[in-house]
Amino acid sequence: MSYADSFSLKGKVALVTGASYGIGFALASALAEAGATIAFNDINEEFLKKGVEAYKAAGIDAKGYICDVTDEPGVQKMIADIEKDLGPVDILVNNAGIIKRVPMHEMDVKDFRQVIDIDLTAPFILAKAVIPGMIKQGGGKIINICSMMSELGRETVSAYAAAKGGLKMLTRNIASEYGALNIQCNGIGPGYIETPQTAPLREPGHPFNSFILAKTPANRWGTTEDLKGPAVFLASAASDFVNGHVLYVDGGILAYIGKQP
Ligand code: NAP
Ligand code: GCO
Repeated sequence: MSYADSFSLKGKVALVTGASYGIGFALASALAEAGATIAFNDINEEFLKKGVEAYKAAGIDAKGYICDVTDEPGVQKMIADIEKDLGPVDILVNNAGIIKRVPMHEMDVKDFRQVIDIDLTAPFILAKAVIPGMIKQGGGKIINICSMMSELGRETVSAYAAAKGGLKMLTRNIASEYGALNIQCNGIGPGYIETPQTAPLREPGHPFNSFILAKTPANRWGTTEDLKGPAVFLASAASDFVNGHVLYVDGGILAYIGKQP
């Protein structure tokens, strides 16, 4: 296979969770551009409809499914529906996620559990649901959307850091357990990206904005565009010997002590 062809996703079915907008939408759009057929889900009917329209406007015939990623029977039904509608899932991107920014000693345990449920247990549920089909197909790709918080902590994000740290190890464990069956499981660790999730941190005058710029050698927030190439790489045959790796797309944050004030 030529080097260029190894990046093609022609004939592949990709499921990107929580992809009506934000990072998920960008990742799904990139996989579509590389030739994949796209399935995506959202928990909210309204957002799902808007997502289908947005994909259509981008020339992508994506199929949307209403599904709460924490609901295992619902996920199993969604995977069965996708297999009926589009074929077996070749590529799973576990993108759906939430964050709650609360000082840990003030955090209600139900909020902690909800973040763990969506950001860590759900990727387990989704991967468990698609792996049997991938084994039957002779292989597959699983990409878990990790975070800077898979490596670093900060005030108010205890649940999110615990979940994303766990997601890094779940990624490594899936790679270890299923690598021999030609399933590659890797992570993408976005830095600080301009999406609705980080909008509160980018409010005009919010000290976090200057903080992040000082911590980022690229001296800018990331955009969802920055994540597209890495996603296509990890979803394609170009990365068949890459397994259990978290690819940080962070403008260099993890390498940098930070700009001297
Ligand atoms: P976002 O704009 O908040 O979008 C999150 C998506 O997940 C939404 O579509 C949301 O659907 C969906 N979702 C949430 N809970 C769900 C559930 N129970 N079932 C199904 N879908 C659910 O977030 P984002 O910034 O695009 O982030 C996407 C992923 O990247 C997350 O895993 C996040 O942790 C990770 N990440 C983000 C950044 C960043 O700087 N933005 C950096 C590193 C990692 P609804 O709209 O219906 O709620
Ligand atoms: C925060 C941010 C981060 C980003 C991302 C960084 O409050 O620190 O939301 O968690 O979302 O995960 O990689």
